[in-house]
Amino acid sequence: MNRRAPRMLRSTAALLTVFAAFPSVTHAQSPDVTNDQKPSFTQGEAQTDIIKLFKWTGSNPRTANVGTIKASDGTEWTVPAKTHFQSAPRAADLYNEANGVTPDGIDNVDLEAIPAINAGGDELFTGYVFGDNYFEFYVNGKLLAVDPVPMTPFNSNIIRFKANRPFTVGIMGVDWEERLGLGFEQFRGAPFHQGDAGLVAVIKDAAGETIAITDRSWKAQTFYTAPLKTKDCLVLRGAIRDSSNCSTEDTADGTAYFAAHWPIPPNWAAVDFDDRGWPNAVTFTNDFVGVDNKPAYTNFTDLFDAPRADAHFIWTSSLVHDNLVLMRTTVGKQQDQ
Ligand SMILES: [Ca+2]
Ligand SMILES: [Ca+2]
Ligand SMILES: [Ca+2]
Ligand SMILES: [Ca+2]
Repeated sequence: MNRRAPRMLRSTAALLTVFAAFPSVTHAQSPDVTNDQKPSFTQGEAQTDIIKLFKWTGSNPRTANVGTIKASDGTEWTVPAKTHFQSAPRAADLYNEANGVTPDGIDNVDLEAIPAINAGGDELFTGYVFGDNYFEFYVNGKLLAVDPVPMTPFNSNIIRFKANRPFTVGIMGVDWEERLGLGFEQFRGAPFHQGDAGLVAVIKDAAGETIAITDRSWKAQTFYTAPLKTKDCLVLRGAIRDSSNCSTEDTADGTAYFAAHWPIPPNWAAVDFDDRGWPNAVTFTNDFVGVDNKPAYTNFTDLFDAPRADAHFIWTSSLVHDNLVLMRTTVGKQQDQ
């Protein structure tokens, strides 16, 4: 996002996190890091298989590309993420300048006109998602819809679906990038700016009751972390992939920076996927994320900031470095009802 929060605030927060969480870390990897959690490192910008997914020429113009890059261990990675953008149904627009859908509030949205997607059940639910920058939305392991805009303009979406309680929601979030494989974008003339992320979701039932919001009870894990000025700034402890020691500053030339990649478990969105080892999601305030100039969000604060069901921006511990984040929750568990 546009980093409207003062950088000093961010830096202070980052320092506090570092000192509170890692007072005595002196090496990058603890002995309990297992092989499958060791990242595969790439260095520099992806140069191969570059495909243009989307181009936006309005305000805040960006081109969203994907590409591939080879790691030092020989594995090949698609960056910023392997998506279903070209093959899956696009989520209905809540607010999307690229499609000319710009209601000034939820009262001007015709929900009944949006078809309900079959997620294997009878009860009707409506999900609302604002993601910086891209998301794919799963219920019980089935991909229901994808974000129609990978990078800009900032948009928001509606997913209506039929399921039975309880159901498991999986969201893949991608903080898009322009320097593929590096996590950098252009920003106010800076060629190597570190972009940041964040995602908010609300799910309501057919009566309009909010039954789920993004909060710290969700699980969230990163699978692509960049840019890393050095490989050693990334601290791994069990399932914790912590980049709070890594610089978040812009640079004049980031082409030699590194990226860490982990393989995505094929069944990560399934009901029975064991996410107990994943960290809980970290929440961020609207101010910290810098959402105040995004009508795709601010026109719908009665949805996203409802006093008694205030959805939080969630992500991993690093809103800046973690660019491909899988998030999960189960809605309507017995103890919640
Ligand atoms: Ca988007
Ligand atoms: Ca980023
Ligand atoms: Ca972003
Ligand atoms: Ca909120």
